[in-house]
Amino acid sequence: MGLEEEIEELEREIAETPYNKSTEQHIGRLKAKLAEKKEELEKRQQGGGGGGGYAVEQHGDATVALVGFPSVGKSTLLNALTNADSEVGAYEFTTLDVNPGMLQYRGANIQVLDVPGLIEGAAGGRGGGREVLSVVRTADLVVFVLSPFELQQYDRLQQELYDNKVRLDQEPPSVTVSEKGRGGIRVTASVDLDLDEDTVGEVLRQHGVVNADVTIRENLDVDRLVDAAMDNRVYLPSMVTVNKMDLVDRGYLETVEAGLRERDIDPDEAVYVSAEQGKGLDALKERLWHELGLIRVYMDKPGRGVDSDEPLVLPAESSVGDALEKLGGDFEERFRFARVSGPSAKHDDQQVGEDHVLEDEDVMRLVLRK
Ligand SMILES: Nc1nc2c(ncn2[C@@H]2O[C@H](COP(=O)(O)OP(=O)(O)OP(=O)(O)O)[C@@H](O)[C@H]2O)c(=O)[nH]1
Ligand SMILES: [Mg+2]
Repeated sequence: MGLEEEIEELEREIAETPYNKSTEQHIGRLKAKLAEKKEELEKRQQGGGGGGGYAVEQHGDATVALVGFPSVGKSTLLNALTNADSEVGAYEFTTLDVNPGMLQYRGANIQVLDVPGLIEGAAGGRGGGREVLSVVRTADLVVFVLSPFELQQYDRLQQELYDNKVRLDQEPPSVTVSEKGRGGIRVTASVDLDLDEDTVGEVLRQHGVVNADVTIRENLDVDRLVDAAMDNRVYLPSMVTVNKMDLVDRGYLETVEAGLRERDIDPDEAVYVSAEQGKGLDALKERLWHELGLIRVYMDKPGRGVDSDEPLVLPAESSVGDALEKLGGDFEERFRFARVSGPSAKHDDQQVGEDHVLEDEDVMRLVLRK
């Protein structure tokens, strides 16, 4: 039996087996096996195919991927948001490559990627979608661009991303596996588990783990358990923007909102824009900023004062140490302490060390060794 048939066989068996306590272990084993087989198939395909030419370089402070079907207006939106000049066409598949643009907002450089039409089966390697999806995996935020007339595309986009090991709007599973030389698999759970400990063992063994201490801190299901055992899942936040709102009249707006609700998207959480008419873009930029959770730190430079034009932009919860790393050079080596004023400081010019956690709009002065 070929790998493809094995995968189909496993998928069929999973679909046909009713899930209950007595079948849980069996299903766990099947799902874990399926994940491994898919991995194997992917490796084999990559080996033969020359590999992805979609290595978009990481630039800027954060990266946003615009994901949507052909002709929903991704390129138009990219051009409206950024300094990119992406080709726009009134026909499908204008964008054959991933187009990057840079959005400057609040002193941050946000790289926006226009990801060409994800088509059905992309995650299965058809239509060159695999490389495109691999670009999405490197982003910090996924923005679904939807047409108000084709909201159902969202379902397929989500499925494609899931199949490509992208997990949206969820934290990584709270599971740690420390492998050991012997002793089998020992499970410690800090919460009540619906899953059987034997299922945990079964899934891990399918992934080649034989001896390990496993600590579980959430009541997870089989799928998340498999995710926890695989180290190639990426966990990203996502949001929805609905484009071409210039074509939507008041009456139809209710249909759009109902369509969003049907897909568990809160209509108040979606951002409505017209890329072509440049409407709603400020709200969209604001949301991108918010979703990315970036913070600005204004550096107080000796002899030059506070640089309020070009803040140091960092992920939320960044420490002084993270700031030093981003600044590069020899700042880390020469660091003695910092003086911080603003939201994170107890008082102005508070003296802090590398572990101090910064907040948006802090002002920081570094005191360095000569
Ligand atoms: N009415 C209206 N038309 C729009 C809007 N945004 C884009 N369009 C039109 O929709 C068509 C497709 O736009 P593109 O930006 O090329 O779409 P795309 O998503 O990049 O498509 P692909 O590159 O094929 O994946 C073009 O004719 C645009 O002019 C909008 O806000 N309103
Ligand atoms: Mg395009």
